[in-house]
This record gives sequence, structure tokens and C-alpha cells, in this order.
Amino acid sequence: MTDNLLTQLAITSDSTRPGRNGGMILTGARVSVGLPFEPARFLRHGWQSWSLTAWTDAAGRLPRTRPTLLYPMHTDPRYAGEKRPNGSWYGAVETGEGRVLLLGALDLESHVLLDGRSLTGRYESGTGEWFVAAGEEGEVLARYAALLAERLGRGRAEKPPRVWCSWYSLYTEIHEGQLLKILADLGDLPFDVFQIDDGWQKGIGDWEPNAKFPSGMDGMAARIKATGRTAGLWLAPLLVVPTSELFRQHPDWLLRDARGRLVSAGFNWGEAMFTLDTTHPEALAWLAGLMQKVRAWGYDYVKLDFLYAGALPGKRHTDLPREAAFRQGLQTIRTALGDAYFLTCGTPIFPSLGLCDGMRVGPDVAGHWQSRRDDQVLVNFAIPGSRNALRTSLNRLWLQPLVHTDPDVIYFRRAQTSLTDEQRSLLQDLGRAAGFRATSDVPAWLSAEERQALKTYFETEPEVERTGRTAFRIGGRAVDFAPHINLPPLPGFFTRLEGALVGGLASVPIVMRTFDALGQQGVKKTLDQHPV
Ligand code: 9PG
Repeated sequence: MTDNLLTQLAITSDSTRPGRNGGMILTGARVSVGLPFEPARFLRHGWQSWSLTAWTDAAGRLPRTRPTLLYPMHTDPRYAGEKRPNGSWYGAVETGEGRVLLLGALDLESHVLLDGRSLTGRYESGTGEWFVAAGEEGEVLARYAALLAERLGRGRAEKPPRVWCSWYSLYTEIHEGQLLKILADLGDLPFDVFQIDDGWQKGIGDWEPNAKFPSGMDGMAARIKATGRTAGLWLAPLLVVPTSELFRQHPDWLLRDARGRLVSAGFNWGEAMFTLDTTHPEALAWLAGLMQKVRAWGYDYVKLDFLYAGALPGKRHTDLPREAAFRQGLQTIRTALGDAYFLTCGTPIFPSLGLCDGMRVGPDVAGHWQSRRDDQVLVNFAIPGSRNALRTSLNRLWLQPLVHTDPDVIYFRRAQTSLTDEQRSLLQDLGRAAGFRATSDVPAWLSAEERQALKTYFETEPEVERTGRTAFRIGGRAVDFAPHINLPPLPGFFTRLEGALVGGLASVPIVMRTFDALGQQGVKKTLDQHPV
């Protein structure tokens, strides 16, 4: 099991001992592993669901992603300026012939960095343990997953449900009548969960139904349950925007920096976003009450989004390290949710393990595959886009022993997307490989043939076997995602200049607000022209 490469490493740590399942366990606030060669490829692991996770060229330094206003939504803002290959909690390098060397933290608040021939691990505060192992990639990651399960635990739901989710067709333009029409039109399609996404609430922080839901959220849940499906609901419980009642009533619950200024959680819905301090006892009690309310309404599947906000750097009511503070908040939420299926989204990955059943492991899919703006101009692979989603999700499937890995929804419809047949089928195979299957397709937008394909997809469970980093056998068919997930070449000088300009503009709130309003207009127009 032990790779003889391990004997050639120059290790600096407080202590070193052999691991129970091979490899080594190091301790230290800072450890370093000197390699006998200069690695060519580094596995960069992103902080939260949407953050880029990919094998990258170890020599090529990825530029800062843009725009800066959205840092907290796309990466760990603390390391956003780090140009050397780096990643949250773990990193790995290729050692040749499908083999890798992994340096992975076993505790939270940890980061790994590659500096020439040296892999370095650092704890942000205090000290902790590290796992070092070499060997076949899948096997090394499986051993790491086993160690993490011992410390952080696993999800408790047996089987991932099959989900219909409102977001990727209707976005925030949802309302009661339209959702009930879709619920009826789903008919015999085999969905376990009907999940209402963003758009039902009065505001971000004010989790009460808005005027578009006159029967209330309890009324909606009852209608969903009457069809034999589980009712699901989306919330972003840690976020607070300035226009909310919550923001006005409890400014003291919000996360601030050492100088007392509000910590930015990014910008969305045309507004600045801030976050609850999950160590504030009153905020915690409020969160527990919110979860109990949602359960009492009748929702047994809960998607909690934008969770990264709770783990941002800041000065907290109780002086806890930021990921520990987040985990404590999530524990309160988990307890209050009781036996509901709990899906985390936009979540820091390791701090959620053991406390949720499912976890979004990549950025959002979209009706488009890729865009020049995101790939070349902004060099941002955390922005919604189907190729971005495929790339990052695929590199996180090793988490499967710990949590249901949600790679986001799959499209069967051709309408309202620019995806090719091949691209749609890649996403469908990703859903099978990930074991978590969902869609937002509106029945009225499906042809008879597409509806049948969707039905067959959700009814059948072909056998899935992973045969390599990017390769699978799915129902006897060989599928290789490799040609579809490479990072595009870095932009040249003029594109970088364009990036500085576009990225700068995108950091101006009024520009983002306009952009957001235009997006919403676009969705309204689509829904007018293509009734659901
Ligand atoms: C609802 C959505 C859906 C979706 C979530 C999340 O600007 N951004 O980078 C950005 C990324 C993701 C995102 C929204 C904005 O989507 O992943 O499934 O629930 O929120 O608002």
C-alpha cells in the first residue's frame, strides 16, 4: 500500500507517525513536504461549492478571478490574491502514471500551497494534523475520505432523492399558480421531491411568503404533499441584505471586521449582502426558529444556500476560528431541521461534512456551456455555466462516501438553452456518476420525445463504475469527460486589459444592479413568450 516515494520526501513537521491505513500523519501549524522532483500538475481544491476545483498546470499561475466585488462568492477571499497554486484543506501533485501525492488536512481552517518543489500546509489558527499519502489517485482520495469520515462524520440519508427544482427555468419569477400548474403537469414523472427555489420570500432575511404566494408556504407544501411528493424549499438563512427588516432590527447580529465594519458577503439580487454571526446566541436562536418554522410549514427537503457567508473572516461575538464558528451554526441548523433531507449549497466543503445529507459540489449549470466573458475576460470558473459545473463537480466526486454529491440539474429540453445534444448528455452522465439527479425542465417546454427521455432517465439506475480520473463505465458504456473539462488557455495581453475594464465595471454596484435587472427582464420575456 505504501508508495516508496514516501521515503524520498523531505518532511518538516512537529511530529510524524505512520497512518493506520497507509501513508503518514503529520502534526503542525505549518508542515512542508519536499518533493524529489518539480511537479507539473497540481490539484487545486476550491473553498466552497462554487469555487474552482481542478487539476491545473503547476507552473502557470492563475490570475486573480474577477470581479473583486464577488470574491466572497467565488473563492476564499483570504487567499484570493495568492498566485501560487493553492487550495483549501488539501492539495495533490501528479507523480506519474496515474499516481499522485496528497497533502490533506484532517482539521478545519487549513490551506495547502505549492512552492516549486515543496507542498506546504498551514493552519490559520492553532495547529492540527495532516495526511500524506502517495499512490493511485482514486485510492489515495478514498483513504483520505475514510479519515475525514472518522473526524467529521457522514450524511445520514440513505438514498439521494430525485428532485424537480424551480430555479433553472423560472429563476426568481415563480408564483403559486404557475408552480401548481407545473406540479400537475409532472404527472407520472418519477420525482421524489418538488423543490421551490429562490423567489417565494419577502426578502433575503425576511423568510415569509411574498404576495405571489397567497396560500402561504404551508398551503404550497400541502398541495405538493397531496401529489405524493416531498415538499422542498430553498433559503439563504445566513444572508441579510440592507433592504430587509432583519437588517434594520438586528444590526448587532451581523458579522463585522475588527474595525466594526460589516463584512461583505458579495453582491447579488442587485444588492450588497451581509451575514449573520453564527456565534451570536440570539442569531443562533433565530436560525433554529426559522428552521422549525419551515419544517412546521411541511417542508421535509431543505436547500440552504450561500452558506459560505457564515465562514468569512471577521470578528465574532464568541472568538472562535471562522470555520469552527460556521460549523457550530450549522450544527444548530441541523438539529432544528430534525429528520428533513438537508442539502447545502454555496457551502464551505469540509466544515459542512457530517452535518448535511447532500452537498452542491460545483457552480451552477446554465443554459449555455461556456462563455468567452467568464473564461477569457474574467478568468472566473465559478460563474454559472455548464462546463464550469461539470469540471468542478467531477473533481469532487471522491466525497461520495461522506455526502450525496449534487452536481446541479440536468437538461432534457432543447428549448431555452444553447446546449448541444452532446453537452446535455454529458450533464446527464455527470448526474449518473454523481448519483444525485435533478432537473428544472418545465413539462410544457418538453417535446414528447424529450419527456420520454427524462422519464426513462429518472426511472432507471444504470451501474456506474469509475475507471479513471475522468473516465466511467455507465451501464456498460465508456464515458470520458476529459476532453470537456480542460481549463482554457490563459488570456493574452489585450484580453487581460479588457478583463481589467470589465472586471472593474462589474465591481461597481450600479452596473451590477443594471445587469441584474436586465437578467430579470430576460427571464420575464422568455416566460411571456413560452408559457409554462
Ligand atoms: C438562487 C440560486 C439557486 C442556485 C444556487 C445559487 O453570482 N453568482 O456567482 C451566483 C452563483 C450561484 C447562484 C447565484 C449567483 O446560485 O447555486 O442553485 O438556488 O442561488 O438564487
